[in-house]
Amino acid sequence: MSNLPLSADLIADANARELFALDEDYDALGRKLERTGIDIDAIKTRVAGFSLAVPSWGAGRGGTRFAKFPIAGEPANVHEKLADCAVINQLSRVTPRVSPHFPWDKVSDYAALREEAASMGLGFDAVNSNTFQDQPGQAHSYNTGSLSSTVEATRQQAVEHNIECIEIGQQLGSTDLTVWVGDGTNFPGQQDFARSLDRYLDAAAQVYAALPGEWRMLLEHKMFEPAFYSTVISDWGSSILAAQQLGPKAKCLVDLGHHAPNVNIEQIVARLHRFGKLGGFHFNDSKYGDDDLDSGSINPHQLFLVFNELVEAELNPRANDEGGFNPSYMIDQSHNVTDPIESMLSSAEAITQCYAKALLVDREALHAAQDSNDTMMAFQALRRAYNVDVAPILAKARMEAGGAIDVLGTYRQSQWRPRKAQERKAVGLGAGIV
Ligand SMILES: [Mn+2]
Repeated sequence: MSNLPLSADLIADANARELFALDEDYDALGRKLERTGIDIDAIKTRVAGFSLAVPSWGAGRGGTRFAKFPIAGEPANVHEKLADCAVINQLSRVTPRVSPHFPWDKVSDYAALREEAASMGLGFDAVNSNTFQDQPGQAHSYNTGSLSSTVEATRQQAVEHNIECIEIGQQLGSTDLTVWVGDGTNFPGQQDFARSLDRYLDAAAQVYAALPGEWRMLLEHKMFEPAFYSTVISDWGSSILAAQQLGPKAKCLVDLGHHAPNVNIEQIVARLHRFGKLGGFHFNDSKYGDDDLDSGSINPHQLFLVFNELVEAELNPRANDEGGFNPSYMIDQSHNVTDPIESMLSSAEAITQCYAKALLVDREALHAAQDSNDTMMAFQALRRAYNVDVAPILAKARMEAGGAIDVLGTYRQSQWRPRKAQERKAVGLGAGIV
């Protein structure tokens, strides 16, 4: 049974007003691309095949260490979050999966939750475990860390929670477990770097051993926060070493905000792929640190360069990349000053645009320039693609899939948030990074 949140007529009516201009823009771009030997319809088909997941927690307003400012009509539970995610997918047609977080999204009947999501056109992506905060009634505190805690019972509790997440994920149709731990230190000498990593690897191996056949374990590194002196899985180096030790089903997940300032993330992407360990992405943007700002809002060129590596990787799969090159793409942002639906609509568009631009790169010209050391022409091969306004390609692909040409305009016309403000219970005040 279909239970889509917005009326198809609303989208069709909005599209009817935009269609003439879109056709003009699409045809003009098609003629421009044709002059360089690119078939716009072929690019549109690739774009139509692209998808990414949205995080269930991203549907609510985020916050900072200082405060959170809720908005009226914000989702208060997993069912309302799913409805908001369904709005995003219905308009954008590029976010058909939701990545849940446990225990935040716990329910008593996961088969029913899966059906509920499916009725709104959604499936489930990677399940995320949470061992970075204590829950009411929890036996052992994570104040000493989780998978790397010095307390054996705490490590065991963290292992069991991850295994429970896998079991929930199986019921939801997921095949990935994303593991990020907040473990680390705030003081030199607080813990021994080697022994804490040993404890992490030992506990992570117990989680790894519980992975069902097709499942992957995605290790998310983060350089700092909440620990500010050291973290156990601090960078892509620690991450790939851990993934290599755990086994072929362990891969690295790159969150764009989890690196030292000015790090060349696109090169990290290429390195991880070279060794068959690129498992997934958390897309966001940042100015200073792990800011969790909207994807492409600060540095869209970096996002393009990351996708340039991803398209290279697609064309150049590695033998040890079991099951082919299939990274899990997900938005991971904190929406502190915007309607989260609008932020995710805008971000999904920014991410897909970078993918489309990367598809436009003349790879033959790029590789020839690289091989002949023609630096300027190699750079120009990227620059030419980056400078193309690909918006008409995305809009056309979206419209043909039943989505909206103007996603934000149509969302505002739907009055979704004002309507939900009448129906939903208010969420509480509070602080908290998500
Ligand atoms: Mn992340």
